Amino acid sequence: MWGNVRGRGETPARASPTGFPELKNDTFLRAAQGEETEYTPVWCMRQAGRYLPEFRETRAAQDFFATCRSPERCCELTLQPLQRFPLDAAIIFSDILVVPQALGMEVEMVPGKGPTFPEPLKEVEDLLKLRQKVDVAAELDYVFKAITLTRHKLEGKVPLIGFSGAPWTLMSYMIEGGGSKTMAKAKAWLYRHPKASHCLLTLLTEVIVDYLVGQVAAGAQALQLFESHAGHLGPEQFAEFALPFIQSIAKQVKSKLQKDALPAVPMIVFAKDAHYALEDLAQSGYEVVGLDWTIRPQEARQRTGKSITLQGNLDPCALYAPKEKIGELVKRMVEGFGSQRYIANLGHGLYPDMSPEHVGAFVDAVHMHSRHLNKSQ
Ligand code: 1CP
Repeated sequence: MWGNVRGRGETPARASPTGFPELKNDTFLRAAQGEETEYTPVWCMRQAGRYLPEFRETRAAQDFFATCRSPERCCELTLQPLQRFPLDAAIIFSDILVVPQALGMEVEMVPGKGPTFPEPLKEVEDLLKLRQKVDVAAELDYVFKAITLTRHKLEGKVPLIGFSGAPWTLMSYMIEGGGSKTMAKAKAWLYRHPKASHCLLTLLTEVIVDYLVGQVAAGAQALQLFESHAGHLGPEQFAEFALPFIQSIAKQVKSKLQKDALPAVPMIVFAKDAHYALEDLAQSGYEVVGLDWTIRPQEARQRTGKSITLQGNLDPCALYAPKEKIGELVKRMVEGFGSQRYIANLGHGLYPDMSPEHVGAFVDAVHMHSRHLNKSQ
């Protein structure tokens, strides 16, 4: 199943793989599309990650981006958490920084330090060093291959989520040259060079649109856009340098999917720490809004209305609590959001020192409490 199939019978404008195994658990897709579900579906950001011993083994002594370029290894890492937990979705193993690489920038993963750009953007003139027309099909073919392979190997167990970083978050890495506490260099561009910033964000938007459409063509059944650095912007900068591009991505992806007779997959926007923009995000063209843990479920519901699905938002650090306590926190969270039009997740990714057993307790608690809540209503 392709989720919500549109344009069936039309000749696809691009050759997409077909003949994927039939989807057995569509709970996540149903919740994302606002349909009724028997229980609340659940997945975890960074579910394929270092907290799993089998992940550390597969990744051991391998360069991170070499791993990203191996469809077989990406497929294996994507499937690992599903072998342990009854998760309702898989997310393709990759990284948001493959997009700056496609634009011609070098990015290395330095052990103990994280992603590093040896030559970040410093001056406005550096923009000219970027590829102005990116052949996404060629540059990011390895991600598309990983998605197609994983879709087959999933055997229809659960849907596969594709993703991209959002323009502002990618821009901030390209200027900072890696992680940063303040984002001062990237924010200086916004204040000093607003026009050049708009040019860069527009270029990124074009690449991201083709990248996301390509992921659906390859077999992705939902898409998540990560605006992980939204919290560094205030309401005004978000309105100028993030929201218009986030909106444009949803609009363009949807229209290209339709034009190419590809499935109309649900789209999720996760803008971390951007509560000030919650109303706008709920109307930005995405079926699902992802939330971090710093907002109450009831408040998020009130501010976003009934026609949107919410995703989130347990504090990842709650997984350090004893298992009974995790159960209590999950119960409160599910009651706060309500069991419908809701996808349970953490408010951000899992950390490497978290216990797989506690991740399992989180997943089980979501299923159990949402079934109870459904019955009692
Ligand atoms: O060697 C390793 O394994 C390093 C850890 C790691 C992992 C497991 C990195 C480095 N990336 C990933 C995979 C990854 N990255 C996924 C896989 C799918 C899954 O979730 O299971 C996804 C969706 C991402 C997306 C990503 N990369 C984001 C957005 C989500 C978020 O965390 O906000 C961001 C910001 C990145 C950049 C990145 N990649 C890796 C690190 C350590 C970072 C953060 C760097 C920083 O800002 O300090």
